Amino acid sequence: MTTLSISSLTCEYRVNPIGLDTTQPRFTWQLASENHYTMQSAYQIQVSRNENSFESSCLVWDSGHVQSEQSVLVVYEGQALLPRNRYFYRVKVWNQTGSPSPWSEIAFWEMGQLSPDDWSAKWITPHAASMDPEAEEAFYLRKTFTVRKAIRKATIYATSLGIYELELNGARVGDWEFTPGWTSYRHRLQVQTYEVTSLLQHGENHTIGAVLANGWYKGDLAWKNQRNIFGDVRALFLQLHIEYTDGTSEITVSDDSWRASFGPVRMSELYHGETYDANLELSEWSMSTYQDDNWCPVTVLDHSKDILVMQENEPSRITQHMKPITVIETPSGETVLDFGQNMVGKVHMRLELPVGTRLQLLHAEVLDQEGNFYIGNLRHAKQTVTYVCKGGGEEQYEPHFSFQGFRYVKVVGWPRDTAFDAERFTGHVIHTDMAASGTFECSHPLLNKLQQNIVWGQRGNFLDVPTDCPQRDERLGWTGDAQVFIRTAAFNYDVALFFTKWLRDLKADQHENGGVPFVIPDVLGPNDHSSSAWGDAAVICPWTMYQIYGDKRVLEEQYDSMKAWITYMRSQGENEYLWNTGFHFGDWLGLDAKEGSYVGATPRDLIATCFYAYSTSLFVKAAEVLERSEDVATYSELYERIVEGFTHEFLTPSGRLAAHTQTAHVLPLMFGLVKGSTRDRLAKMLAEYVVEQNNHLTTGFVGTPYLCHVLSENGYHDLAVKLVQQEDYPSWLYSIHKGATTIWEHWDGIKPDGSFWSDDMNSYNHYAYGSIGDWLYRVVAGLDSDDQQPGYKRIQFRPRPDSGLEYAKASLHSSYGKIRSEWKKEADGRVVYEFQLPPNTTGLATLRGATLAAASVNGQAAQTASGVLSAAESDGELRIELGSGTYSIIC
Ligand code: RAM
Repeated sequence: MTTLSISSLTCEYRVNPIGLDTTQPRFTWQLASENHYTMQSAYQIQVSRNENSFESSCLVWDSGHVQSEQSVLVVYEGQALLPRNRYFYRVKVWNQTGSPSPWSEIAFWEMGQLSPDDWSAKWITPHAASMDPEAEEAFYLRKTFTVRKAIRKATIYATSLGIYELELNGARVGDWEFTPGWTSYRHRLQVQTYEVTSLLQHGENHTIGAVLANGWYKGDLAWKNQRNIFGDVRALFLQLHIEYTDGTSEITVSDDSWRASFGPVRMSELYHGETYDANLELSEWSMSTYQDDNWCPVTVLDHSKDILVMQENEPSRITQHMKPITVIETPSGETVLDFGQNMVGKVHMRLELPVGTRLQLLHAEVLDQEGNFYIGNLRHAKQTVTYVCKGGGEEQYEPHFSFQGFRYVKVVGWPRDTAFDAERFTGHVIHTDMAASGTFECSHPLLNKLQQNIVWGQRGNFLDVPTDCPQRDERLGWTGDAQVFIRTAAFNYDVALFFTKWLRDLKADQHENGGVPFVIPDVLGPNDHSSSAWGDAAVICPWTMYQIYGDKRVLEEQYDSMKAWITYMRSQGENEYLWNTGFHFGDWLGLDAKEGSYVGATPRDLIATCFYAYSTSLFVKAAEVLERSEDVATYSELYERIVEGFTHEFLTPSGRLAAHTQTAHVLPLMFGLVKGSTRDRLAKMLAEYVVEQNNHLTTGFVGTPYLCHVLSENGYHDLAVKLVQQEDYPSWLYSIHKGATTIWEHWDGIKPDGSFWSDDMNSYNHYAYGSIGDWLYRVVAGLDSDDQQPGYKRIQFRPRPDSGLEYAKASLHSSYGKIRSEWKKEADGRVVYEFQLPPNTTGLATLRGATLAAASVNGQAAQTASGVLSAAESDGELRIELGSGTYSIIC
C-alpha cells in the first residue's frame, strides 16, 4: 500500500504568493510517506487558469510525466504568463517503485505588473506652493472614487519614495511595516501588492488614503548627519485595479486629482523616533464622507518607472508582543520599563490621560553601571517617541515610521497625580517575516541562552536588509557582517528571499571595476576602494544560498557580480596573486589590536590574500555548477597561483606562518590553503595560541566565525569545546553573565568591572559573533549539507558526542521537509543518535568511535534495518547510508 502524498506546495519559496514578476516561477513541494527510503522518481505539474478545472483547455502548462528526482525549485515552462493573472497549480509524483501519489491540493500564485507599460499611475507629492516638501511632518494623501458595479476582485499596487502606510475606507491596508522596504533605490524600488476586494464591498463611494514619511529614502541615514541620500522629494505611486463581475475592469491611479494635507505625525525618522499630536488627527480622513476642501493639491513628479520591481522578499511585520517584566525606579529617579529582552520594533501604548499630556518614550539597550538609563551608545540617534494626548477616553498609539532597538524604555511626562501603569505598554517586535526554520538545544543552559541571543540578534537586524545594528545612527547593510553570519542565519530562519533581494542590491550598487561598497544599499559612497572579507560577500553569500537552498538561479543572477569581484581583487595587488594594497577593515575588533585601534593584529595582506583565494575557489565551484567550463579552467589556474602567492609570501620553507595570531592561522586552515604537514603544524600553532591565552580567543570579525570549525576539524575539538564554554572574558558566554539577551559588537561591550567600552561604537545587538551558531548546528549537533547535492538533498550527519555535553539536538525545516540530528549519552556509556530525513533525501551518518558489531538501528542490526542503504566501518568511524525516515541508532 502506498502512503505517498504531497504536503507543502510553494511557488518562489512562498505559499500562494501574489504580485510576482518572474516570468519563470519555480515550484517546490514536499513528499510525505510513512515508509523508509522514499524517493521521487518522476513528477507531473499542471497549471490552470481556472481554479475549478484542470481540463486541458484550461491548462497553460502540463509538464507531463517527467522522469526526475527534482522536487525543489522546478522551473515553469508553460505559456507566457500575463500580468495580474492568477494561476492554479497541482503536482503529482511517483516514488522509486513507480507508485503514484494522488494529485496534491491546489495552490496558486498571481502575477504582478510585468513591464513599465503596465503602469498608468503617476508619482505624486503635495504641491510645493501649499505644503513645504522638506517639512518634518508626514504627508497625508487621499482620493475618493466611485464604483457602480459588483466587484469580483480588487488589487492595489503601491510604492513610494519614502515609506508609506495605506488606508482604504477607514481601514489599514495590510499589516506590512516600513513599506516599500529598503533597496538600492536608484536602481530598484519594490512595489507591494494588496488584495483589497473585501474592503470595497459596501457603497458606491470609496476613499484611498496614504501617509508618507521620510524613511531610508530621504531621512537621516548613516552617522555623518546625511539626509536626502536617495532624493529630496517624497512621493506616492499607486494603482488600483478593479475587476467587475460582468468581466469589465477599471483602474484608479495616483495622479493630480489627489489631495494632500499634514496631519498628526509631526516628525518621523527611522533613527530618531516619532512625534504624534493626537489633537491634530484628521478624523475619518480615509472615508468618503470626509470633507477635504482645506486640503492642498498635489503635483506630478517626474521619476522613473523603470526602477519598479515587484516585492521580492517577505514583508516586515509585527511578529511578537512583549510585556514589560518590571518597572525600574533608577537611582537618578527615572521611571524605566524593562522588557526583559533587547528587541527591535516599537512600543504600543494604551493611554487614558488628560488632553495635552505630552508623554515621551526614550529607548535604550542597557542601563549604566549605576543602574541609570543610558543612551550614550546611540550616538546621534534619538530613539524618542513623543505622543500628545487628545484626552476624553482611551487612546491607542504606536509609532508608524520609526523603529527602535531597546530593552529599556524611559517614560517621561506621566502625570504626577495618576498612578503609573506599565500594563499600558506593549513592545511590538518587528522584522522581516521569514519563517523560523531551525532549532538548536543542548544540555548546557548557557549555550542554549547563547542560541536564543543569536536568534534575537538575527530578528533585530533582519529588518528588510541585513544590518550591523538596529539602534545607533548606523543600521546599515554592512557586507562583512552579512557574510560572516549568513550560514548561521540560514539555520535559524528561511532567508532565501531575504538574501536573494539583498544580493540584487549588491549587484546593483557594485562599482564598475567590480569593487563592492562597504554597505548595501550603498549610502557611504562614492568610495573607490573595497575591503577584503567585506566585499567577499559578493561571492560567499550567493554560494551559501546555493548550498542551503540548492538555488541555481541565485548563482546565475549573481555570476557576473561574483566574477567582477574576483577581477577587482586581481587588479589590486602589487602582483596579480597577492592582495597587499589598499585599505581593509582587517580582523575588525580583534582583541590583539594595538591600544586605541579597532583593527586586530593579523596582517591585512594575509587576510586579503586568503579571502582572494577563498572567493576564487567558490567562484570555480559556481562555474562548475553552471557548466561554464572556460571559467572553471581559468579560475582554477588563478586559484592555484594565489595559493602559491600566499605560500611564497606568508609561509616559511619549513611550514611556519609568518604571522603570529590566531586569526592568521585560522584562515588558511579554514580555506584549505595549506595541506599535509603544514596543515598539522598550523593547527598545532593555533592550538598553542589558544592555550597561551588560557583557552581564550583573541579573534575579531574575520577569525571568530571559523575558529571553532578549524579546531574541531584538525584534531582539537576538545579545545573548541573549552573555548565555547568559557564564561569569563573574553568569550561568548561572558556577555550572558553580564545580562546580554542579544549578541554584542565587542567582546567587552561591558567590561568585567561593569564599565562600558567607549560610547563611539558599542552596539549591544550586533550579530557578527553570533556566527558561532553555525558551528553549534553543524559540528556539535552534526547537521550539515553536502555541496555535491545541495539544498539538503543529501544530508551529512556528523554528530560530536565528545563535546563535553550530555546531549545536543538540532532540527531544520529544509526545502524537502524536516531534518533532525540528535545525540544523547546514556548513563551506561552508550550513545543514542536520532536522525530524521525527509522523503526524497538521503544522508550519510558518520559516527566516530562506533563499530558495526555494537550498533543497532531502530532495534535491528545496522546492515539489515529498514531504510539503511549501507553500513561500513572505516578509519575508526561507522558510516551508515540512510534513506528517508526516522532512525534511532544506539552505539
Ligand atoms: C562598524 C559596523 C560594522 C562593521 C564596520 C567595519 O561601523 O558596526 O559592524 O562591519 O564597522
